[in-house]
Amino acid sequence: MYQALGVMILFGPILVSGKVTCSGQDWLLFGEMCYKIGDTLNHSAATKACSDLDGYIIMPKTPEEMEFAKSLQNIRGTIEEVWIGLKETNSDGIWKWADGSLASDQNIVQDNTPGEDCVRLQFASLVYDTLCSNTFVTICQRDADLGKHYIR
Ligand SMILES: *[C@@H]1O[C@H](CO)[C@@H](O)[C@H](O)[C@H]1NC(C)=O
Ligand SMILES: [Ca+2]
Repeated sequence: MYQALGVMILFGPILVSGKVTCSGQDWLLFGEMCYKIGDTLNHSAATKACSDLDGYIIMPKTPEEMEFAKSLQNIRGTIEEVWIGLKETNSDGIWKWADGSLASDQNIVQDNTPGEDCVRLQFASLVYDTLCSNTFVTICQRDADLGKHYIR
């Protein structure tokens, strides 16, 4: 058994971490995520636009990521309302991120109006529900290239 373990340690893959980067044009790096500011679209078009980039509508799951999302509202010099990748299904009051995971803080969205199942950061940077057919600036996110590779 010890022998088998030793063989694993000696010959197993070794993880090497390199530089964290965003490949492709106009992606902004924050933490281990890449972000790209896109067009003003309705929610389903925004979801598709981000999916076409192998990503999701911005999902600020930590306070730091939320502050970063808010800072992006002003990136073009005027404050804009932007989609947040959060949604409830048929006004059921259960908020899920665009990647399908449950929001750990179910009170993250303010003013839960029936029929308004999508979410945007409004001008004062509050997180409000809104009609999914409305159009807002779309920010997509995807995982950064962590520069991890294995050597054998
Ligand atoms: C969203 O926008 C797309 C593209 O402009 C349009 O085809 C679609 O009907 C819109 N959907 C809603 C729910 O407004
Ligand atoms: Ca609602």
